[in-house]
Amino acid sequence: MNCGFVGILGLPNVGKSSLFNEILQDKISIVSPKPQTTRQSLSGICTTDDYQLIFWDAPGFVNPKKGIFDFLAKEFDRVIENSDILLIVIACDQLESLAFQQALAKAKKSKKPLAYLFTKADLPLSPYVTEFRESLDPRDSLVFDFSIKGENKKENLETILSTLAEQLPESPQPLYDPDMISLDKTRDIVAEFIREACFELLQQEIPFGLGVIIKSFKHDQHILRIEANILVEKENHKAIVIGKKGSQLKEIGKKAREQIEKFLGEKVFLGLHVAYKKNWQKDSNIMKELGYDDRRR
Ligand SMILES: Nc1nc2c(ncn2[C@@H]2O[C@H](COP(=O)(O)OP(=O)(O)OP(=O)(O)O)[C@@H](O)[C@H]2O)c(=O)[nH]1
Ligand SMILES: [Mg+2]
Repeated sequence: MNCGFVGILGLPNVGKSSLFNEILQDKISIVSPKPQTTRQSLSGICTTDDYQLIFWDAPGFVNPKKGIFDFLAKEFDRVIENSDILLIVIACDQLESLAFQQALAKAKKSKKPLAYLFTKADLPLSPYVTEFRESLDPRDSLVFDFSIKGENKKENLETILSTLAEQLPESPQPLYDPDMISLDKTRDIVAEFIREACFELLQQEIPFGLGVIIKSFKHDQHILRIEANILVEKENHKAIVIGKKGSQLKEIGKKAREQIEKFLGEKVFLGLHVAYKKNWQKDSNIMKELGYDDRRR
């Protein structure tokens, strides 16, 4: 069988996590209409009789700045480094941007094989994407089209995956147990579901300043008990996240719990607490606790 790592790269909000979830037929990565949703690159394993592909869902490319942006930029580099093939995702309605050129230059510099996937194929092509696509030489680049709304989505994905697998080395056996779906810790994935519920239910800039720390994760008789802290970076955000008589936090908890139960296939008690931590994105200890540091893998 053919085995290896595939890095999913591109600008924020182009549909990388949506593609990743479709490939894995399981919701692992969080998706939202807002850019910079993905922070830690998550892994997903796809095993068949013929191949085992391990996908990295990277954060959208951003130029390094302080705090969380520096972490996002490093995660992008780490995905390039840890992949055997790079899948560059371009949304069909994407406009010309310096950031995309920079992201592409980084991918090319690695000298790893590249494949291009044009997603949101249900939307009209922008002039930039038309031009970019024409500039690709079909003889030396793999080019795919994809849309989460496509009718023949499943067959299309099967072709994409088997074509990618052909580029990867042969292995006498899979690299990981075929039953594994991710290399990430369950609690990291659970924290992402809580963050996703916040993205869905909170307005404007609030979700961008949030972090989720899992404080406890243990089985207690017939239920999995999870306690988590939601960190906010501004004092007045605390009351917004909690809502009138705790109504907003209750909604967040309900939505997150449903996703977690669906993912884990078991009953969950989810206790959420909101804590104000001024400028947590500049505090290296908190960043570490959230997993936003360079320790991973
Ligand atoms: N029309 C259309 N929308 C899509 C498609 N794929 C994803 N989207 C939408 O695009 C938005 C962004 O999707 P994500 O999957 O979160 O994008 P991402 O590239 O992972 O974003 P970051 O994590 O912020 O870098 C969401 O609102 C998706 O529902 C598609 O094929 N067609
Ligand atoms: Mg994403």
